Amino acid sequence: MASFFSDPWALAAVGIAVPAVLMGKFLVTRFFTLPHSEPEPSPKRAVPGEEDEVFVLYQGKQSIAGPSGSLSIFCLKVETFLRVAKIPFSVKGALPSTAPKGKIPFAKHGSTTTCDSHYMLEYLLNTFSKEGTSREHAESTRKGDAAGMLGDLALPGTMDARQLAVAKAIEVVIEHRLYYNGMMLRWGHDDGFAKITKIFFGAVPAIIKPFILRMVRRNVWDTMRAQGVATHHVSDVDRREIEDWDTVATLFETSGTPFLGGDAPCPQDCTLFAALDNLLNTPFPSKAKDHVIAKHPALVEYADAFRARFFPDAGPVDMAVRRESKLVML
Ligand SMILES: N[C@@H](CCC(=O)N[C@@H](CS)C(=O)NCC(=O)O)C(=O)O
Repeated sequence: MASFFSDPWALAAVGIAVPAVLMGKFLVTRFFTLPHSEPEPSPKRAVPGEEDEVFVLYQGKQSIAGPSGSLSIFCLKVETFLRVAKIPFSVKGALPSTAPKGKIPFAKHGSTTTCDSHYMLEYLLNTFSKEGTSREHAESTRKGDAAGMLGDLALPGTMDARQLAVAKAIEVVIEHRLYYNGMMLRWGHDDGFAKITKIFFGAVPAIIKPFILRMVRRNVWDTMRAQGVATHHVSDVDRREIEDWDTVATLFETSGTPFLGGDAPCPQDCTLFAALDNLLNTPFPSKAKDHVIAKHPALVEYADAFRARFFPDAGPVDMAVRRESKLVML
């Protein structure tokens, strides 16, 4: 043994072989192996007897962001739903790396864990309202709720098929197109990323910060590339984002009702509010933000009224943040 440690050739061989094996393992895992997960079906409703447990929402917590303190539209959507539907809840901070499916938000309710804002709302609707046949969720199971309502939320069963389809189509535009444009502004462009760096990585020790920043940004970039948005020039991304907001505004304005749900907000109103508040009240300048402020006052009024009604604790909108867009663009 002593001779092994005193043999420079043996030590050099081990010094090369160990890193080579580790690197080989990393490369095979990263580039040639499918991330092997066989997801379980999402739980559809609370375990009987656990309905009255407090629903715990795990979401991002950032100092500058939005009325709920989360910069994520998906987290804000769920918190908005809980507030509108008057479901008791508490909030805990979380990072995607600690989430069961690698994304926030996720939630725990009694012994049940739910992931993804869509399935969380489905779970909550199933737990607190009765299922119908043609359109689901016609009636609350809670005492004290008005007909067709869950707290202040219009249950989907009160909406006609077209109204519900429009609301769902708006949600798809927001979550699968507009969200990614926002990501480009924050993570893709250097100005936005400088702000993200301060917000998310302020506490990371300086010595490892450049590596962490590079790694996380690259990870997000892969997502944006897979979706497609990161393959386009900024002017093309801006143009499409404006078009998408025009589509949302037309669908909203021609509905002729104060909410997508009619006279009261439906689940998709929570998504629309979250996306608008995130666009208008976070410090990321964009052409789309300017466009919505200038051309779609009805959407701006809707978002501000929604915030004042359901997030009174968040205080008034910071008009300096809202105007920042214009100042920067001049
Ligand atoms: N479809 C999911 C999307 C959630 C999502 O994309 N969350 C982002 C934060 S806004 C996330 O955790 N991203 C981390 C990652 O994808 O690695 C939902 O509706 O909850």
